[in-house]
Amino acid sequence: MKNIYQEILNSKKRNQKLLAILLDPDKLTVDILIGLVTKINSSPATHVLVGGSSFDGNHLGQLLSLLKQKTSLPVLLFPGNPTQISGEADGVLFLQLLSGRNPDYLIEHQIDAVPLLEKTNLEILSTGYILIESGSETAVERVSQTKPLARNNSDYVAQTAKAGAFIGNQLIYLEAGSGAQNAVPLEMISTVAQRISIPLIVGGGIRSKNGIEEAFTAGADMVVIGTAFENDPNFFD
Ligand code: 1GP
Repeated sequence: MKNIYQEILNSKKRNQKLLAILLDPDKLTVDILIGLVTKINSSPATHVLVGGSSFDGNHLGQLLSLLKQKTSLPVLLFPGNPTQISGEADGVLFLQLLSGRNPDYLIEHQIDAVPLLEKTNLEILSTGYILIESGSETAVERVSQTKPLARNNSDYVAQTAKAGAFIGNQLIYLEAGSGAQNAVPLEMISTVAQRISIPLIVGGGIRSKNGIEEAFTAGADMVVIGTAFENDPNFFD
């Protein structure tokens, strides 16, 4: 079996940037997915993330097994809650919402997920998830009932990321929220990237190829694109 985390670390060492396409299972049917997979396979994507804030998990297994048949890219769950866990994926971003103070998203959901995870062979990637203000309320904010961290306090965000690394998070994810009005500020990406040595994922509100490049240049190791690809499957053409 592939070691997804090790490969992410190897890419970081070689300064090879990673690009993940995020698929929201709420918005997918098997037919839609079949059409998208061809686009994913011909895109520069290196990973596929599957998850959403509100999905209840009904046809997740079916979607994932189809995805696994049709693409050789690593498929990682990006779960909003434990119902979104399925052994059909390759791994899971095991998220801890470091920016919030809601115990459900700091430890309760993680405990609830254990019996489900123990039944799978998913590779578990401990991920410190940090929500950043983006101009208007996002689904993550609404669902998790937590406040994002201020856009103008990169030092505190970097300190939070470093605490995540000290706790043992293997990855830090700076998130503006899906469809965010404003993406994570470049200066913040750069401040955080300089402070941590674990890989840095950045996503939310990135809508252009230029936006992706700027996030990479600022220090993101992986950029996540959801809405832009959802709205235009030819985005990467
Ligand atoms: C959301 O970071 C991801 O969790 C992707 O955001 O949908 O805005 O690309 P977008």
